[in-house]
Amino acid sequence: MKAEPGLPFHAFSQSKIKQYLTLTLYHELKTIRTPSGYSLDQAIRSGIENPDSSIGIYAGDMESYDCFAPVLLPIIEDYHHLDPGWSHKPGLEDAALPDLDPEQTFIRSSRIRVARNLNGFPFSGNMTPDQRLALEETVKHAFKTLPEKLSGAYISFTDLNEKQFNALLEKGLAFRKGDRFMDAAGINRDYPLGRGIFTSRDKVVRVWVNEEDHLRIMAQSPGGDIANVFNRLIQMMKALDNRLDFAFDRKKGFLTACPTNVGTSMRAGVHIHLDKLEQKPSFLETIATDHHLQIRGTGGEKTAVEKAVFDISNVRRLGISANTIVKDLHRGVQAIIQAERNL
Ligand code: CIR
Repeated sequence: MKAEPGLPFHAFSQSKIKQYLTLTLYHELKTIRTPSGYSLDQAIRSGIENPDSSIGIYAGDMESYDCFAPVLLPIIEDYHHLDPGWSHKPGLEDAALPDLDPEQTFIRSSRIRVARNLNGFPFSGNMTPDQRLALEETVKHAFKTLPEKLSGAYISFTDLNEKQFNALLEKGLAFRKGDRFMDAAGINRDYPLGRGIFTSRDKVVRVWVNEEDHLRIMAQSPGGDIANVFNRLIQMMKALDNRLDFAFDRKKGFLTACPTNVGTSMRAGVHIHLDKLEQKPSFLETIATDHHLQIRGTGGEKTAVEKAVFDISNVRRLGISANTIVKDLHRGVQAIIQAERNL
């Protein structure tokens, strides 16, 4: 479908918002305000300012998904390649999968993250400073009541001086302001106010507070024991789910600021060194695509591959369960390691 003239999308923009937001639909939706006062103009600001956006729309609260459904649903269905009758699939059972690389020849680290947002607060792009602080307090309280085996420390970025903050950054423990896509969506507003990180005592589990989503819960460890990383993550997810009220929809799953993350909101991946496959990019791409995996640069989204270290992670997040995502990743990375050995 071709965008009708009249909407300020750049001529070369290939974003899904340009593809799906017809002028007629724009006029139909432009006067709607969500309960937290979010508008379609705010939702598409990032896509207009960044013509290289892949989708170009953010939700400002959980109600955005209903209020702007005529444009958001087709984008979600297209981005997530959903079949008719699609629905979020629950499922968080402990995984039992062998270590992918016990000698640690190829896999540098395994990492899984999920996004969570809290019912009753607007999403990051539409929060006031007070709401960010109130959310941080709510989450800090939940961290304090975690059982002993999950406990750790929360650090608020505004409590740190520059030297302390830089030391955290170097250890990969702090997060900076988001990219220009998030910036245009209002997600970076008032940074670093209300932002911080929880770290478990053994540093395997971390939670970012008030980044793109209210919470980014992640687990990471060196090597290829993806099942262990998954099991650690789901313990924390379940503990926080018992203490906080997450924004959730039976059909769409967990609701997130970026519609590319709805559903399980899970990205499970490895950092893997592939000397030989680096010389055969289309072969690597084919194996990855066959296993529903995505290859990104060493630093993640929109970065270059350095020293043959690839970031390989799941493409599918909605319509399949978290357990299936981890099994797919395991099988796909096994195939990639086998191909690397055979070259
Ligand atoms: C975009 O539309 O490109 C940005 N808003 C970011 C999308 C997020 N991630 C992605 O495509 N995997």
